[in-house]
Amino acid sequence: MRIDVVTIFPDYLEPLRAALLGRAVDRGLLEVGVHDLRDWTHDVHRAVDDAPYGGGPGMVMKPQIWGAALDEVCPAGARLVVPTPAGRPFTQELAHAYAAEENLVFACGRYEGIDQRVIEDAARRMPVDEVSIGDYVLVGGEAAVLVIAEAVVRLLPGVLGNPVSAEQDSFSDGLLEGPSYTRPEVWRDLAVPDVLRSGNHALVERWRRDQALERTARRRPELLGALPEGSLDAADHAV
Ligand code: 6GU
Repeated sequence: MRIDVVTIFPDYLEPLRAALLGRAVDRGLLEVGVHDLRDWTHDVHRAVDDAPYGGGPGMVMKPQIWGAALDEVCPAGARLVVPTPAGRPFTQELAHAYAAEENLVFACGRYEGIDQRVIEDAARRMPVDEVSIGDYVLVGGEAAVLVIAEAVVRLLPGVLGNPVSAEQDSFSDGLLEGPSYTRPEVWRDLAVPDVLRSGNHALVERWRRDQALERTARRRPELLGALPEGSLDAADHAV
């Protein structure tokens, strides 16, 4: 997979080359390109924004500069992702869809956003998604790109040490993951739940399932309503 990012803050994307993502780059599983939007400006001020038509606060990013940048950066067949609080929610399902792409290009907006015609024009020749990482407002799309890239890259074959762990994640079965414990057996008066040391695999699995259901019911009750038909077993109805 190759990920390209266009931004006015290229330094902000340095973490793409660190830790899990950096290791994927080093191992040839991921290519990363970070591009400074101002490289496509022509004026002495290297201006990328202008006042909004219709008035109001803030500035809007100019279409000509974005158009030239995306024409050059987007390879044939790429998917364009535009992080924005006005986007559709980025979910684990979307992470899996992105992990199947050969080329992802992220366009990071700042200020009040990018002139909408940039998105409209790009959509004439490639798939374009405007996505949000949650119901809060960031200053720009850069931090969202780091979030999305990490969620996607960890799903690429060979990136995670243990491939089973991706299948057991929160959300892969529509539930939040329950608690985990390691040694020692008692720490600051707090004991590891007995069942986890019972050696009874079926009991352990039942307990983990109950913990996941209970946690989901408490923290994200709306997820229980969204479970596919038949995904709760007979024993689950006790919760
Ligand atoms: Cl993707 N971008 C920005 N600027 N703010 C956000 C967001 C994205 N998701 C939530 N807030």
